[in-house]
Amino acid sequence: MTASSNAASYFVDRHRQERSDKIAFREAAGKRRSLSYGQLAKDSDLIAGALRSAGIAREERVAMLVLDTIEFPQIFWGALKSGVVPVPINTLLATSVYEAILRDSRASALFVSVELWPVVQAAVQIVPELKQIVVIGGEAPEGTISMAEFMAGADPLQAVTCSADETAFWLYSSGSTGQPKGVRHVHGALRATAETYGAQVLQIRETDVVFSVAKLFFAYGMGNAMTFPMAVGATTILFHDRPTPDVVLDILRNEQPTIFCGVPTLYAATLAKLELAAKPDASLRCCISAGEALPKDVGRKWRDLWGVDILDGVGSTEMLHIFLSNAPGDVTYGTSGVAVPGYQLRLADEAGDEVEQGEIGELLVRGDSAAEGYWNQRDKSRATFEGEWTRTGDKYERDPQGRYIYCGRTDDMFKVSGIWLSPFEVEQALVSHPSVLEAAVVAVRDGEGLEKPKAHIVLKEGDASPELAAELKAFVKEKIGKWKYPRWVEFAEDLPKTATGKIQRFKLREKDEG
Ligand code: 3SK
Repeated sequence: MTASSNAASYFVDRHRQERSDKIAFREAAGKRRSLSYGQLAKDSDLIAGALRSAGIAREERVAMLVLDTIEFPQIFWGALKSGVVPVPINTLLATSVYEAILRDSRASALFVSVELWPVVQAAVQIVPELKQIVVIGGEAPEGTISMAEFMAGADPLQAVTCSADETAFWLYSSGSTGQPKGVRHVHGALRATAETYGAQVLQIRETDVVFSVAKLFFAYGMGNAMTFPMAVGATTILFHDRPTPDVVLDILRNEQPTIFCGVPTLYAATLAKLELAAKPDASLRCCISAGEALPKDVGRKWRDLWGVDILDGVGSTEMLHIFLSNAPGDVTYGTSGVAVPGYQLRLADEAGDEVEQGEIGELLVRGDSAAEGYWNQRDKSRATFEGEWTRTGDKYERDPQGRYIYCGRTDDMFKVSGIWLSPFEVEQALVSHPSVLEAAVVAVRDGEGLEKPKAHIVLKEGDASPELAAELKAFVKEKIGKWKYPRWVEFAEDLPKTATGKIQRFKLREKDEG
């Protein structure tokens, strides 16, 4: 057992001498502060010491409801140094979900950005385990202490010695079904994702400047904007608020990131914006996408406009980051690419047997970043983690070149007239219509009780009229086959999504079932 198996030794302390003055994090809004690698090493030592002085012991959890500001890496790495387990939480949830997560995790302390205090305030009052609430930025409300009070008099603490297999942090995954599960990750998993996807697909280097629209509390954002840049001493641009197409364009113009990490909805919305606004001069060398499959047309339009491909990939909170991806110089839009070096993939039928090329199967993945399991959910852990293999719940097929083509979630597929239909295929056809920004397709029963596709559509342009609905039905028939067209079309302002932009079809199904 060596000190270096503590992930904080690798990601933070390794840069202490060599890159002391190099900027690790730069805020693009708000107080616009910067944090150097040297300062982060010192601050995280102090936070580790402050946690120890506050009586928070190794293996206890601390919840982090923290916006993307420099305090996020300070607290996260400080906790890892002291052996305490940080639990970053989605900053967009409701009070009742915070209560459920705080109870489930039995966190002893909560770090909360002052802006988020009003939504978590009612929840903390009824959670017995919370010993301490530390409020970041602004005045500390009654019953809480400020970050300065928490740090006062703390002695620096060196990263504790631990094995790579020791639990490092948890992430709560709401998944596409809405039930939050605490996903437990070990120290070694952070390095595993940085050495596979980060080094070999993103090919991140010290001179890169990264901007990720996915926030740090989310596995996709944590890799993109914290561990991958920190593995090589690069710089991250932090933005604490909601990323809109205007924000993306401003950041590309003013901060000149070289790597942009987006999600399909925002790529599509930014392209729509650029039909009216001027394209800024940018320094992009690599763009990536995850969260849901990237529509072909969005990838092609983006590449034609910026001269940079979008590498579409697939990851999960359980695998910590992307394990299936297109690669630089080898992009086929409409596919998710191939296994990331370091990961193995299988497509299995319902009996668990490998399917043939061209047949649809469930995707399973094996790799060193897999989670230890879910917290206190034995049945769900057993159903997802099968020995070395992790079930993804995604259906895929392989094309003749061995590239993986997404077919939908295992629980979203349904049969129409006895033939399997992938709602994703219908959605892809719909978003290739010039008026459609986003589409979600679910099964709805017709008058005879038989399942048929229904489309929920967000428009880019045009009026939500019966004529447009009829045009869209005809368009799908023509494009992918007569029986696949949506029998009903409903126009909406937006679609329900998870924090990464995965469409929550279960919410649409619930709504449609009334
Ligand atoms: O949704 C994804 O594709 C993803 C990618 C990286 C990390 C986590 C997730 C859920």
